[in-house]
Amino acid sequence: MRLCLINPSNPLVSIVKVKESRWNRYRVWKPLSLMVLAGLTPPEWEISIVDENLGAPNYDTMPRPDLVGITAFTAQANRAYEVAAHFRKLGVPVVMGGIHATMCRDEAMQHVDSVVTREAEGIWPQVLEDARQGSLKRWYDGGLAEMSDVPLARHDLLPAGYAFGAIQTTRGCPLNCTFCSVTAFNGARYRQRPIPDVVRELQAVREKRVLVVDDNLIGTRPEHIARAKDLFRAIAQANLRKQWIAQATINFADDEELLALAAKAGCRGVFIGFESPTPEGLLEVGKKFNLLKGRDFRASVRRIHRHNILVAGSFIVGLDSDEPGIGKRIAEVASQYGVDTLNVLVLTPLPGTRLWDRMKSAGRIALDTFPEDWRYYTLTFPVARYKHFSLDGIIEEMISCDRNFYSMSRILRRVWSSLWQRRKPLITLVGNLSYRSNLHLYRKAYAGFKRCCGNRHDCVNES
Ligand code: B12
Ligand code: SF4
Repeated sequence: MRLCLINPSNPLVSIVKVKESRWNRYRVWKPLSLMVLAGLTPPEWEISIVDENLGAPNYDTMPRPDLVGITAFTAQANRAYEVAAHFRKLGVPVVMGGIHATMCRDEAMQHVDSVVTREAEGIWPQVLEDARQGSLKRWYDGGLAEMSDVPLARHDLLPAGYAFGAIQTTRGCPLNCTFCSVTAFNGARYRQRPIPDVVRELQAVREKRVLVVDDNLIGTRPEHIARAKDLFRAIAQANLRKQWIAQATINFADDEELLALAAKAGCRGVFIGFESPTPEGLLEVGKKFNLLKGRDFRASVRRIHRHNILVAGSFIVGLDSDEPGIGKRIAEVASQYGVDTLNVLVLTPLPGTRLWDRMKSAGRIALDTFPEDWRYYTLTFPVARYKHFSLDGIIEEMISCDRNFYSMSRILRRVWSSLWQRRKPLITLVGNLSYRSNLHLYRKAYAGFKRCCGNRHDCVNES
């Protein structure tokens, strides 16, 4: 039996677009979901994984699979349905799973033979058995997995060519920020994989550099942090010489021992969601950790830097509490905090989030011809109606933010400060130039977006 697992192309980046920006090579990440599915698949299945971001293959010339499994984030949904249509025309059954199929199950069911919602560990062997017997059900729900049931992902099935390997050590997040799908999808309970499994899997990762995909590597409670320390100790002790980057909340900076152990285990960069420069904005998104009174973000970033760990900061533009000028303000605040790179995203109602419910009931979702419009749900396009911004207004804020933060003078200042603090000036320089070089691509993309969707986009309340 042949199983073909497919990651549809990502509208934002792919190796194919490397001609548009050579930095894309560093932005194509492994589809870990499919590697985990492969790890759950019994040996009688011959498995291939296709990552369309490495180049879409000619499906007609591939050996005919007996079953196709497709994963998709929302932004990939259209391409997922195109691929599904191709195989269904050939009579090959198609199963779809992942975040989009879970949040938009009824829609996905119109395009594929079977949908698997939530996590696959508890149900995938059953799906395969039913497929073998030709009796696939229309819908399976995997629920939330026990972390000891997460298998070793099949790192051997993807070709070389990725800049980073990938691994997961925890799932779930109790914080339930309004714009984020993680609590709705992976649950509020913070679940941690057994440490020996993580170390064993890290050994199997071929790449020297690794993305730890956890949404919040260290968790929120003292026992989570104690476990994170144990994990870092175990990784350091295994002496794997991996360098890794991860996502965490700002409380990562609050514990010197944690930072020292992370660095010793190979942590080289951390992605932190600051979300908003204003207390009103933080309240609006529900990011509780960032709201703690007396928190000095600049000092927090400095503490992380002292352990030679780079900080990538993320902010959102388009909150109801944002006023015109927010783009420039974010660039200034992020520079004051001292982050090495800045990722600014447009407030986007993703299906399944509290933000989606709120905007939908207020009639504020501007791009709502689905599935076609999902291609714009990349967090880079204004797909909703924003309280204080017209379409041109919000695009201007995004451009102004990047133009300010990635001005040559600011880049040089950051590189100089990195040099001065004996950190990693070269990586800071390369990271910053990579973002800067994408500015003209964003401008082009916004112009195209305005041409095709501009008329569907009024602001809620110009003031
Ligand atoms: C790593 C990651 C990335 C990596 C992508 C790596 C990759 N190639 O997949 C990068 C940094 C590139 C990225 C980019 C983006 N991401 Co992202 N990302 C994640 C993150 C943190 C982890 C995903 C992961 O690898 N999990 C580990 C695997 C094992 O879990 P899993 O994918 O859920 O798979 C399990 C189940 O879903 C299921 N399953 C999955 N697929 C399938 C398929 C079948 C057939 C079956 C049966 C089961 C099944 O089985 C698996 C095992 O249980 C998630 C958060 C999260 N917790 O999911 C956000 C998340 C998926 N990302 C999100 C977003 C919004 C984006 C961006 C749009 C944002 C941006 N502008 O940067 C882009 C879009 C990229 C794109 N492809 O279009 C949202 C997606 C919401 C949505 N509705 O789409 C999430 C949920 C975070 C959030 N804040 O809400 N992301
Ligand atoms: S944004 Fe981060 S902290 Fe907030 S719910 Fe999502 S994963 Fe948790």
